[in-house]
Amino acid sequence: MSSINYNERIPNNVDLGENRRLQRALESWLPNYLSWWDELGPEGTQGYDVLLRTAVDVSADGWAHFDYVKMPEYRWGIFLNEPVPGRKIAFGDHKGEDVWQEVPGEYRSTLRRLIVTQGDTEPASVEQQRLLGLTAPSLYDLRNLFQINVEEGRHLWAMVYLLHAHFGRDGREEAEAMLERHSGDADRPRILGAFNEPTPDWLSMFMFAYFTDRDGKFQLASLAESAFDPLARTCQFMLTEEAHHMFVGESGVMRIVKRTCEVMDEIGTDDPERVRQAGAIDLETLQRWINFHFSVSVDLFGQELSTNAANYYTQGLKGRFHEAKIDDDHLLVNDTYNVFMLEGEKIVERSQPALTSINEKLRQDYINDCQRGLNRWNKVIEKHGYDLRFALPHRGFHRAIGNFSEVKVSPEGKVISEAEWTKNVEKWLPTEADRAFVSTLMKPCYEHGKIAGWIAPPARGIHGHPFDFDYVRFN
Ligand code: BYC
Repeated sequence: MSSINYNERIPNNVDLGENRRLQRALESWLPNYLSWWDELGPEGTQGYDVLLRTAVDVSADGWAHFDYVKMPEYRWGIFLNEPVPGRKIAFGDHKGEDVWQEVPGEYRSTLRRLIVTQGDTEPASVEQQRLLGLTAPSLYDLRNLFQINVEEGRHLWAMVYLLHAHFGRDGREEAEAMLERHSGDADRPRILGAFNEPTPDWLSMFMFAYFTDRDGKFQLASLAESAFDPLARTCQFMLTEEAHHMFVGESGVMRIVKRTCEVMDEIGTDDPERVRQAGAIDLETLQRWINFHFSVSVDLFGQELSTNAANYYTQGLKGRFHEAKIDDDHLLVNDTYNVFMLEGEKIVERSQPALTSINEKLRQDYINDCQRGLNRWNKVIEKHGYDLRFALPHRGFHRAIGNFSEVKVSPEGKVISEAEWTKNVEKWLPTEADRAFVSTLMKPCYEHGKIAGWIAPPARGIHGHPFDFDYVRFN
């Protein structure tokens, strides 16, 4: 493993220069990637100078370098965490054996499918966010958007590297197809549901970064346990970058809540209509956005009972979140797990085989993690003396995948009739009118130190700079 070489066309720490065939294959994918970025990446950014972090090392201290980068000249590279000498497989049938540096023939198509599914989400999110640069609430936010976009682009590179390096012709074809499916495309949509939903406004952006990027955290952490060592090491490094994306989401929503509370203090009421008239987003609307983004993200964990998930685990391809910290035999053959199921009109918890419940266990870990942000947002509301508290809807609410996809479930977790759903849905999910209102707030605010009226400035800037720093220079 060498350090990152920035003199090469594709910066990397995988000794790409010593594998001419692979290097040529990736170099021939590069122009296709750039034309995709040009067409479906952030709109109208040609020539912007953006203060961006670029990965320059994979060690824990000092892995990133901050400087102005002229879009789209970001150096997308291939970085894997250092191998852990003597690393052993931690779970499943191969537990205790050496990890694999090459893909075992019998797991080839399953691993390819996992890598393709992961990879497909990365360009999808860039496509979903491509117009947001036209309406950012501040230069600070604009910079964070571009940071996320370039890093999602790099995460695509991470998966494309694995496909090219380990899956031959099939891998090369899959890499091409990553640029041919598009978010929301009627004929060739992205693979997973949430990645075909539009991200039309900055409220959706922050909610997406909080809830959907967090699915990324949990899925990447599970793949970071993989017996296929290059996949594990790639995902470990991606997680380092991912943390900032979730920070953008959590702090973004927090700043909106803060601003809403300030406005309610100023006007002396929490009446949603009055709050809107005063140019802020009422708390009830924020709850509807939480309901939407949480429920579409919860779908991303797949079915509650999944033989796919059991096989991934048994075969050593995908583990559980923080596998090594879990105190059990890491085989799970005789274990059970409580799963929420539908029995008639009731949602009940039933003991199920732990192996087929792997998706549900990961979903539970995710839900626990999501709750933390809500607790922090609720503290802001409490501090300002208002009664409303945000709550995560029940996991059965508004589901398109799994046990609850055929029924209607209220946010409290009650199975309800179609009629009751229709009567209440406007209280629970964003309406056309909500979206129209939020879109009226989406005006760019690109003066130094200024910020749109519906969101508070951040507590601190990026990389030690103040909020009123020149994060983006327009040319
Ligand atoms: N939409 O047995 P099941 C990120 C399909 S986000 C559409 O439950 P499994 C990021 C499923 O594919 C992280 N289809 O499935 C975030 C399967 O189809 P096939 C992305 C769905 O395999 C923000 C069938 O239903 N990474 O990184 O146990 C910005 C049977 O289902 C959905 C990964 O997802 C859905 N929501 O679990 C940027 C990791 N859910 O094969 C980036 C890799 C299920 O029968 N993927 N299906 O045709 C996986 O581990 C698994 O594919 C899933 C599904 C967990 C997604």
